[in-house]
Amino acid sequence: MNARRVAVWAALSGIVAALVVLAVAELVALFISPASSPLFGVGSLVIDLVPGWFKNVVIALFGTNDKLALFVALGLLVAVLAVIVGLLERRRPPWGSVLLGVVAAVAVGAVVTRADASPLWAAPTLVGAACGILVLRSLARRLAAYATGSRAGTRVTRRAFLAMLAATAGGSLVVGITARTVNAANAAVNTLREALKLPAPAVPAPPIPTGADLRIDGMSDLITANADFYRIDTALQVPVIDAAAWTLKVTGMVQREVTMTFAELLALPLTESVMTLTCVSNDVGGNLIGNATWLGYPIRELLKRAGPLAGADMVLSKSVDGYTASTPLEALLDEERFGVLAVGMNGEPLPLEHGFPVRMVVAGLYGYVSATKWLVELEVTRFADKSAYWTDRGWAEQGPVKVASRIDVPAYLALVPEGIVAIAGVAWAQHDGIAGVEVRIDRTGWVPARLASPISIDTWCQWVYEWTAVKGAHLIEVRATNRSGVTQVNDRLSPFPNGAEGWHQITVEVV
Ligand SMILES: Nc1nc2c(c(=O)[nH]1)N[C@H]1C(S)=C(S)[C@@H](COP(=O)(O)O)O[C@H]1N2
Ligand SMILES: [Mo]
Repeated sequence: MNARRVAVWAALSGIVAALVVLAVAELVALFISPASSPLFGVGSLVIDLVPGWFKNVVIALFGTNDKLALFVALGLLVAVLAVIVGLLERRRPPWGSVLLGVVAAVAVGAVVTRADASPLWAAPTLVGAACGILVLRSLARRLAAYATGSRAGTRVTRRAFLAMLAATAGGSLVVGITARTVNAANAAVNTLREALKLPAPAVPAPPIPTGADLRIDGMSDLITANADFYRIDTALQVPVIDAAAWTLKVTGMVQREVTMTFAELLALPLTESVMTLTCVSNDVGGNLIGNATWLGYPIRELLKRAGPLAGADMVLSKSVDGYTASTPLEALLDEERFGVLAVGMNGEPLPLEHGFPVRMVVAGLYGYVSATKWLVELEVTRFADKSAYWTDRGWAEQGPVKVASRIDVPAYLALVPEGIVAIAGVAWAQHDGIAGVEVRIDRTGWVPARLASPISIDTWCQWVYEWTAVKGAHLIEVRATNRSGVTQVNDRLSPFPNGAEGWHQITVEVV
């Protein structure tokens, strides 16, 4: 083959390797964040770096297509670099791979220095670059065989090279364009979410009592930050909903079906309340529990508008991703129970992973029967007629939260110094409230712990016991009693089918 033809194939190999890098990176970014895509990160960095006058020139030239112009320019730059990578890998291996690595490193730098980036955001570019280098080297090897092969062998080596070139190019175009489209949609919804201003609550949450937070080191925060809030759902990919296009329908056994848009929902008088959400799968001592300030519209008001028919006893809530939960109608109509179509979590619009734009939260019920995220429909029906996602898989139809308690400090197997040691943690019995917490050391008698002032019966409550620790290994246990007088028993039930039971216990070594 003549040298010029070989150079063309080498350049094309570089371009295909670049496509692989970008496609794999977009694919990995799907699972991390749209902003972790190198295209997005480098693009945003460039937008930040170019001087104002230049931006004005670009806007004057390209108008509202300025972003498109940027991406075309970036694309051309990538193409030029890719051609150089391909040629270098052919003439001076492994310098093409090295150049590709250097360009990737620069892109990683751009991505991880973005505001609110996490180190994990390096992953899309790194994984992409690794795949790109593998493809580049493999293509270079095949091209070498093709270029130097004997005339007789050429047909075979040529086919091997071209087949790989075409397959990787085609595969990465399909994967890359699909993933890029989804990432761009996600980024757009993120931007809208960030720009969204929630209305002030018509009924604000009462102030948190000063004595609610014992401020003990190592305790879980009284209010769980959104970023730390546990996440449980069946969604492989977080559903991305455009709030402007969102509607909620009330259907089924109602006098009149009701449809509501997001703007209509925000215009209604919203209630705010602090409420602890718990997963039925939370094991004794587990952390599938979080406490947040929720802002939303009472579900009962919407149900009243639709007018449930006699005989209905359940509301089947449906998520955009097909997930369903069955909630007793009675609980939702209860005037005394906090149960809302939540739009706000700790003063922000719901994070995408926690159900943006609208989810349910209902005090006193495990999440699987009450807290549907990405909510789109409420079907008023009967337990006898319909069943929900987890009930179909054997979990209990009714999911009231059981009274429970957890030791946060000292940590399990901690080495603690002799003397006064604070044993502290949280206890919860949502919608009933905690009446008392007791601690037991080495299976001697139960002694009462001191309770912090509870925020409400719907939230967890901190407790502390000042223990005079003496040298040796010790077993510490905790049990709580709710306001109905039910004390936790140590029957050691696993979460299936309606919530774990048993005393949380830890051992510590006093030194
Ligand atoms: N759409 C949808 N909503 C869902 C779920 C789900 O899998 N899909 N899981 C439920 C369960 S089991 C729990 S415990 C809570 C968890 O809410 P969080 O992820 O915001 O903590 O969401 C509930 N809502
Ligand atoms: Mo759950």
